[in-house]
Amino acid sequence: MSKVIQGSHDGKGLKFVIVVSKFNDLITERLAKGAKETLEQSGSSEIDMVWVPGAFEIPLAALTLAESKKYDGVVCIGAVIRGSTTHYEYVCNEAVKGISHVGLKTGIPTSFGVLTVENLEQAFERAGSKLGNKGSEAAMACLEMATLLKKLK
Ligand code: INI
Repeated sequence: MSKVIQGSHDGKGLKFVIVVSKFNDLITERLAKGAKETLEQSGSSEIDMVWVPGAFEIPLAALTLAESKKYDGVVCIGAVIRGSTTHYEYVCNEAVKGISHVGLKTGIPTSFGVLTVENLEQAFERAGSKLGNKGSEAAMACLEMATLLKKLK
Protein backbone atom coordinates (compact mmCIF):
# COMPACT_ATOMS: atom_id res chain seq x y z
CA MET A 1 0.00 0.00 0.00
CA SER A 2 1.32 3.45 -0.81
CA LYS A 3 0.79 6.58 1.25
CA VAL A 4 0.82 10.23 0.33
CA ILE A 5 2.01 12.37 3.22
CA GLN A 6 2.00 16.13 3.27
CA GLY A 7 1.92 19.03 5.68
CA SER A 8 -0.82 21.60 6.14
CA HIS A 9 -1.14 25.27 7.00
CA ASP A 10 -2.91 24.61 10.27
CA GLY A 11 -0.73 26.13 12.98
CA LYS A 12 -2.96 25.30 15.98
CA GLY A 13 -0.82 24.46 19.01
CA LEU A 14 2.41 25.28 17.19
CA LYS A 15 5.02 27.85 18.23
CA PHE A 16 7.04 29.89 15.78
CA VAL A 17 9.75 32.49 15.93
CA ILE A 18 10.47 35.02 13.22
CA VAL A 19 14.11 36.13 12.96
CA VAL A 20 14.23 39.48 11.16
CA SER A 21 17.19 41.59 10.11
CA LYS A 22 17.19 45.35 10.70
CA PHE A 23 19.25 46.08 7.58
CA ASN A 24 16.83 47.50 4.98
CA ASP A 25 14.13 47.63 7.65
CA LEU A 26 11.78 49.54 5.36
CA ILE A 27 11.47 46.21 3.54
CA THR A 28 12.03 43.68 6.32
CA GLU A 29 9.31 45.22 8.52
CA ARG A 30 6.80 44.58 5.74
CA LEU A 31 8.01 41.03 5.22
CA ALA A 32 7.91 40.33 8.96
CA LYS A 33 4.39 41.75 9.20
CA GLY A 34 3.29 39.45 6.36
CA ALA A 35 4.88 36.46 8.09
CA LYS A 36 3.31 37.30 11.47
CA GLU A 37 -0.18 37.80 10.01
CA THR A 38 0.04 34.48 8.17
CA LEU A 39 1.06 32.64 11.34
CA GLU A 40 -1.70 34.38 13.32
CA GLN A 41 -4.29 33.36 10.73
CA SER A 42 -3.04 29.76 10.92
CA GLY A 43 -4.01 29.61 14.61
CA SER A 44 -0.44 29.34 15.84
CA SER A 45 -0.29 29.59 19.66
CA GLU A 46 2.91 31.61 19.99
CA ILE A 47 4.73 33.90 17.58
CA ASP A 48 7.89 35.54 18.85
CA MET A 49 9.98 38.04 16.93
CA VAL A 50 13.78 38.36 17.20
CA TRP A 51 15.67 41.23 15.52
CA VAL A 52 19.29 40.88 14.32
CA PRO A 53 21.55 43.50 12.66
CA GLY A 54 21.73 42.06 9.13
CA ALA A 55 21.11 38.96 7.03
CA PHE A 56 24.59 37.69 7.86
CA GLU A 57 23.58 37.43 11.54
CA ILE A 58 20.34 35.51 10.92
CA PRO A 59 21.84 31.97 11.00
CA LEU A 60 23.42 32.23 14.46
CA ALA A 61 20.24 33.59 16.05
CA ALA A 62 18.18 30.97 14.18
CA LEU A 63 20.51 28.18 15.36
CA THR A 64 20.34 29.30 18.99
CA LEU A 65 16.54 29.48 18.83
CA ALA A 66 16.18 26.12 17.07
CA GLU A 67 18.49 24.45 19.60
CA SER A 68 16.40 25.86 22.46
CA LYS A 69 13.65 23.42 21.31
CA LYS A 70 11.06 26.07 22.26
CA TYR A 71 9.74 26.38 18.71
CA ASP A 72 8.24 24.22 15.99
CA GLY A 73 9.69 26.40 13.25
CA VAL A 74 11.93 29.39 12.56
CA VAL A 75 10.95 31.86 9.83
CA CYS A 76 13.96 33.88 8.61
CA ILE A 77 13.40 37.33 7.14
CA GLY A 78 15.88 39.68 5.51
CA ALA A 79 16.58 41.80 2.43
CA VAL A 80 19.90 41.81 0.62
CA ILE A 81 19.98 44.44 -2.11
CA ARG A 82 22.81 44.32 -4.63
CA GLY A 83 22.75 48.04 -5.32
CA SER A 84 23.74 48.86 -1.77
CA THR A 85 26.70 46.54 -1.26
CA THR A 86 29.89 45.29 -2.82
CA HIS A 87 29.69 42.11 -0.78
CA TYR A 88 26.19 41.13 -1.90
CA GLU A 89 27.20 37.60 -2.94
CA TYR A 90 28.94 36.92 0.39
CA VAL A 91 25.99 38.05 2.48
CA CYS A 92 23.50 36.08 0.33
CA ASN A 93 25.62 32.93 0.36
CA GLU A 94 26.16 32.97 4.12
CA ALA A 95 22.47 33.60 4.76
CA VAL A 96 21.22 30.77 2.55
CA LYS A 97 23.88 28.30 3.64
CA GLY A 98 23.50 29.14 7.31
CA ILE A 99 19.71 29.07 7.38
CA SER A 100 19.62 25.73 5.57
CA HIS A 101 22.27 24.33 7.94
CA VAL A 102 20.14 25.21 10.99
CA GLY A 103 17.24 23.10 9.76
CA LEU A 104 19.41 20.16 8.84
CA LYS A 105 21.41 20.27 12.08
CA THR A 106 18.50 20.63 14.50
CA GLY A 107 15.56 19.02 12.72
CA ILE A 108 13.54 22.20 13.36
CA PRO A 109 12.26 23.60 10.06
CA THR A 110 13.61 26.93 8.93
CA SER A 111 12.27 28.88 5.99
CA PHE A 112 14.01 31.36 3.76
CA GLY A 113 12.25 34.72 3.58
CA VAL A 114 15.38 36.63 2.64
CA LEU A 115 15.01 38.72 -0.49
CA THR A 116 18.07 38.73 -2.74
CA VAL A 117 17.35 41.45 -5.28
CA GLU A 118 19.02 44.00 -7.53
CA ASN A 119 17.39 47.16 -6.22
CA LEU A 120 14.87 48.68 -3.82
CA GLU A 121 12.12 48.62 -6.43
CA GLN A 122 12.38 44.82 -6.77
CA ALA A 123 12.38 44.54 -2.98
CA PHE A 124 9.16 46.58 -2.61
CA GLU A 125 7.48 44.46 -5.29
CA ARG A 126 8.09 41.37 -3.14
CA ALA A 127 7.24 42.96 0.21
CA GLY A 128 3.47 43.15 -0.11
CA SER A 129 3.10 44.73 -3.52
CA LYS A 130 2.60 43.30 -7.03
CA LEU A 131 4.63 40.11 -6.50
CA GLY A 132 3.05 39.28 -3.15
CA ASN A 133 4.70 39.14 0.23
CA LYS A 134 7.67 36.77 0.45
CA GLY A 135 7.57 36.94 4.26
CA SER A 136 4.08 35.53 4.20
CA GLU A 137 5.20 32.83 1.73
CA ALA A 138 8.10 31.90 4.02
CA ALA A 139 5.65 31.56 6.94
CA MET A 140 3.44 29.27 4.82
CA ALA A 141 6.45 27.08 3.96
CA CYS A 142 7.47 26.90 7.61
CA LEU A 143 3.94 25.89 8.64
CA GLU A 144 3.86 23.22 5.97
CA MET A 145 7.22 21.77 7.00
CA ALA A 146 6.45 21.91 10.75
CA THR A 147 3.19 20.01 10.27
CA LEU A 148 4.79 17.60 7.78
CA LEU A 149 7.68 16.73 10.11
CA LYS A 150 5.24 15.89 12.90
CA LYS A 151 3.68 13.31 10.59
CA LEU A 152 7.02 11.88 9.46
CA LYS A 153 8.30 11.15 12.99
N1 INI B 1 22.76 43.02 5.33
C1 INI B 1 21.51 42.83 4.84
O1 INI B 1 20.67 42.22 5.52
N2 INI B 1 21.20 43.33 3.62
C2 INI B 1 22.09 44.01 2.85
O2 INI B 1 21.72 44.45 1.73
C3 INI B 1 23.40 44.23 3.36
N3 INI B 1 24.34 45.00 2.63
O3 INI B 1 23.93 45.66 1.66
O4 INI B 1 25.52 45.05 2.96
C4 INI B 1 23.72 43.69 4.63
N4 INI B 1 24.94 43.86 5.16
C5 INI B 1 25.23 43.70 6.56
C6 INI B 1 25.54 42.27 6.96
O5 INI B 1 24.40 41.46 6.92
C7 INI B 1 26.09 42.23 8.39
O6 INI B 1 25.13 42.73 9.28
C8 INI B 1 27.37 43.06 8.56
O7 INI B 1 28.35 42.67 7.61
C9 INI B 1 27.97 42.85 9.98
O8 INI B 1 28.29 41.49 10.22
